[in-house]
Amino acid sequence: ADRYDWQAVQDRWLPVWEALNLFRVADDPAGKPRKYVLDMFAYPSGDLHMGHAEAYAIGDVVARYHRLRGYSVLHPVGWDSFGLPAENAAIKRDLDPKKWTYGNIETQARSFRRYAISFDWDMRLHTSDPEYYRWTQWIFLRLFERGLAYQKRSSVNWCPQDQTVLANEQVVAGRCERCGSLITKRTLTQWYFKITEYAQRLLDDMSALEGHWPERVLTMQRNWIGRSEGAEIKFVVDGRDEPVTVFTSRPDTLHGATFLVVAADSELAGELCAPDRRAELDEYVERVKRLSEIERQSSDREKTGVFLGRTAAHPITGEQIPVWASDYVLADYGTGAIMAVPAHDQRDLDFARAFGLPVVVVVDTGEPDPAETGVATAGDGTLVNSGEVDGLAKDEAIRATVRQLTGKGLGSRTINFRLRDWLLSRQRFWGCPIPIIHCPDCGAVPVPDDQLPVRLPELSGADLRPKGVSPLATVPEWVNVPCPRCGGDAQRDTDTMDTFVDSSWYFLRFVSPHDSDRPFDPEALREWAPVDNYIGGVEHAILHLLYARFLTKALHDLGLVEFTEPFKALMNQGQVILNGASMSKSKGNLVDLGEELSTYGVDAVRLTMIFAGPPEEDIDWADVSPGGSGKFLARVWRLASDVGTAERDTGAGDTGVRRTTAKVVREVTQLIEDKRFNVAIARLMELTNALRKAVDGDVPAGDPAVREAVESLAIMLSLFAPYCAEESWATLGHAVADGDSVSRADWPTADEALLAEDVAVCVVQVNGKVRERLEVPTSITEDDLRELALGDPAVVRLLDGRDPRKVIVRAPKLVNLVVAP
Ligand code: ANZ
Ligand code: ZN
Repeated sequence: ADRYDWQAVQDRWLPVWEALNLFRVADDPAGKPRKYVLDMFAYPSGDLHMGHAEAYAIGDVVARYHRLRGYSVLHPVGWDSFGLPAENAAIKRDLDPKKWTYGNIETQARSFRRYAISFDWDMRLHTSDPEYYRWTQWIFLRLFERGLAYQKRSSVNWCPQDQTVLANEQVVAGRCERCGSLITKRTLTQWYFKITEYAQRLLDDMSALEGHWPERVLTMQRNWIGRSEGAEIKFVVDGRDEPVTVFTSRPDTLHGATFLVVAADSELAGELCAPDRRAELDEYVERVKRLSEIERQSSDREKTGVFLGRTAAHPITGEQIPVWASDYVLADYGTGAIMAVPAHDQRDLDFARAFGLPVVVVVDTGEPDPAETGVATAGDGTLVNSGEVDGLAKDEAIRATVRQLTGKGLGSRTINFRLRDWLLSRQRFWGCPIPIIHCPDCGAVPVPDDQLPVRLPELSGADLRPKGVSPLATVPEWVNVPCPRCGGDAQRDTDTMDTFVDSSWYFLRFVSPHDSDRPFDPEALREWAPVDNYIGGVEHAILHLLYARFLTKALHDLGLVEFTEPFKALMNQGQVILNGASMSKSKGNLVDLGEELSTYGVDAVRLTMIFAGPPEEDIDWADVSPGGSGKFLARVWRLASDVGTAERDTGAGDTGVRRTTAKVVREVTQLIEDKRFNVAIARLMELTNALRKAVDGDVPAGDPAVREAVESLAIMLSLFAPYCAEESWATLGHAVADGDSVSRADWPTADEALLAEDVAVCVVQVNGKVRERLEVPTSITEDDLRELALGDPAVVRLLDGRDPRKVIVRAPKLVNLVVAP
């Protein structure tokens, strides 16, 4: 054929690859070095989309490259197949969530195969399989035994649309991460993982990730953990044994504290409230509860609050200051109470001005009086109006104040974290059941290990519509069981786990996904883990990545995992957008992956994804040209068929072609190592053009150097366009069906001897005396060489500011400077 028929090429190789099972790690010889390359696994919400196409194309470049470099590469495939979207879609279409989910998985699996991602299909898993979630439950129970999984009654985020609670991490700007509804609060007893116990270690261990994870992800994690140094200070309240303890990051400003504020919706507010203020507080709290989190947290909202009818003693001056309740103080941060320093904290100043409370400046920052301007002065300065600490700077004042307070037993240094424990109960059906049985006599009793998994009941035709309690609660024969401890009547926990629990350990399961005796084989884990390259979206910067890091540490402490960080290196891909906007069905600007694949072919789409720019940048599909990619692939194929059909020349081969190829191989290798995949593709295009020119000129297509070059080209191209690469490889005479696939070739090596000739040593003389030797390209121009020599540090030093009288340049070997003595 003289036209490149990508459809025929796809149809030819896909079944051959499937038959060869090319990427099965089990077939690799034992001694090979190993790499674990992992793409964040897919959520089966429909067929694959453009975002998947980009992310998996990137991961596949990394996986294929390392395989060609001689590594045994674990590149497994799986599905994060529990979760709300499946359940919501199932409700909408009146389907069984299981059928819906597994149907989508099969669709995606077919698309992955067609898309030629080099997965080891033997290492496949689905988190909604009982074989998988049995071990999710097992891990839950190990954490429970350690006190790392516990129940607590507290005010939680509630999504009124999905009728379920959400973790803090799933509330984005006051809205449900999934459906966008405004979040409200509910007080419920729920299960939590004690991630807060790991806050400091989660921070400390980030130093090992520095340089290997995107800096912005590390920053987001640091901010989310939110370590804050400060002090707890006690204010004694008249007629109450317990003092009110506040958390402050600015103990130096203690003398400026003119009132206290406790969170209106905290128990403390109720306890402190004087009887004659009770009605007003109750009414205020009712009003606050109706507000969404978004409204509560907005900083420009007018400050509201209630005086609680009490005063507290200032710990240093003994002065009585009023105690207020307000919604701008959060019940679940710090101690849920603050000392208000209106002069130096804007929120406090707004409150003070709203209620006519005193403003006392205690830090002289040189700025105008906040009481008059309404602008708090938060900067550094010298302490004033502060007794013993007058005249001190901030840090000294903090130390002195804490010392004073410690002496009186009224304060101490503390570290506070913004991170909250991970709330994992969900009132939904399609998730991993919590393996706990509630007994009226024995309390929360773990389901014995030999009774795992606690399977989801078959609920065909049941009403899964959200009602605020888990649908599991409506299945009495599932709920009512004997207590494993006393045998009495007891009930299963009817909530399911947050799906982020499933995905926080799947990378461990992937090393031995079919092990039926344990969650993972420790021997296999030692061989493969931790993950060498993890590829996925930045939207997981805090949720999934923080949870996975936490769980790895917890399992490490349980003696189950040797390492403490799960992902050595992380790569975030950008988004695929259209005309500057993110794609969405509702906006009507969705590009359908299936259609693109049918129009341009798999290789052209994959190549376009990678060629569009650096992996971390967004791709605007309106600006790229899959048609152009297709033309390039056709050129490669034509070159391969010209060479493949030409009579083989037995000569030594063309040196120019060899040198060009060696140069490209060296560059492309480095570019792949540096993850500059788009530039690597540009080099392959240049190589293709150079070879075409040579063959159309005076180098015969049968020249051995040309054949080597096209073989190298096919191998390098196989990272991006595996079908075209395989077809070209076969055209060059390789018996793919017998196992000689391009994806099992050896990565080409650059012939250094050829490249060495490209550099010359240039001698730099000053007044005839050799002063410096420079390595320069043989092709350097006289002008460039002159500039290089004059800018050389040794030469600059010798010239010492003098202008040379004469500069003689003989590229590439000599520069002679004549300087007045
Ligand atoms: C007095 C003070 C003076 C404060 C000043 C700040 C500036 P970070 O750094 O985020 O930890 N705060 C403490 N608990 C709070 C709560 N539950 N809800 C709302 N605000 C709370 O912030 C610590 C500061 O936030 C604390 O230090 C406290 O105000 C406030 F010039 O205390 B500060
Ligand atoms: Zn019992």
